[in-house]
Amino acid sequence: QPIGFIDSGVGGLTVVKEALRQLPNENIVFLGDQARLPYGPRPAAQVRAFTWQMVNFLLTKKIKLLVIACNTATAAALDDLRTKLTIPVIGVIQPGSRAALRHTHTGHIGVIATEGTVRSCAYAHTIQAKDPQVKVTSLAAPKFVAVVESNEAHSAVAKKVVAQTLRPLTHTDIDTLVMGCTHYPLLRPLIQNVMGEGVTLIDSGAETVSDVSMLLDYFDLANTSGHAATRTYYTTAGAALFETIASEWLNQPITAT
Ligand code: DGN
Repeated sequence: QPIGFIDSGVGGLTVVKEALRQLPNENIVFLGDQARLPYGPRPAAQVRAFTWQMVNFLLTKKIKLLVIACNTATAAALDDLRTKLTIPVIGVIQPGSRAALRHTHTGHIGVIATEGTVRSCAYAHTIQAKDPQVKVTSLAAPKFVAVVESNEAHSAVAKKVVAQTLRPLTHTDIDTLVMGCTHYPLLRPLIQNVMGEGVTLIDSGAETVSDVSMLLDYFDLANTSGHAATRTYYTTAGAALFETIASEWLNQPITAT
């Protein structure tokens, strides 16, 4: 049985990339809802409805565990999914928050995310529930998703958008910045360049997949069949652009349906 991954687009592949590295024996089925992207500006109730549609599709693929590889959908739908599904469900916000708390020395954490995630205050709540002393400054970076989805992450436009968007954060004492949208790690070098080497960037993918690994052990769900692992990629939009971005990001030829 596969592990299911969902996102509004190619961003979730930053989590899949970690899964391929940390859990090479696991079957993976990924669904990106590119036809309805971006999720960031949509009301939470709509994001929740779209998320359920994706989940219901993956349930027909008999997934044994669900990873919501999208911060916006995690903020809007994690609790609801956990209540109603019988399989384990993992979001990206708790793992990302934990990693940020581990890295900060100044006690001031920055979060960049979509408007929906920022509006939900999910990071601030999660981080401060663990440590009320820590200050959290959140900034919406809605333009980043379009840059990534149009395969322009390496362009001059991307550089300009990242520099302009992050300017309000550059003169703060933030020492840890959560990339609170799974699309953002594709812009990592540009983000690091603007923030400077003194700021640790948190990619919740790695942390999330460590949680997945733990849950597989805990529920005795790990794939021990000995068969070569299968990976299936679905998108709700045209496959061509998805395949181009995915193949480059995952360093292997990817075909999508
Ligand atoms: N990748 C999604 C996230 O992590 O929030 C959101 C992208 C979008 O649809 N705006």
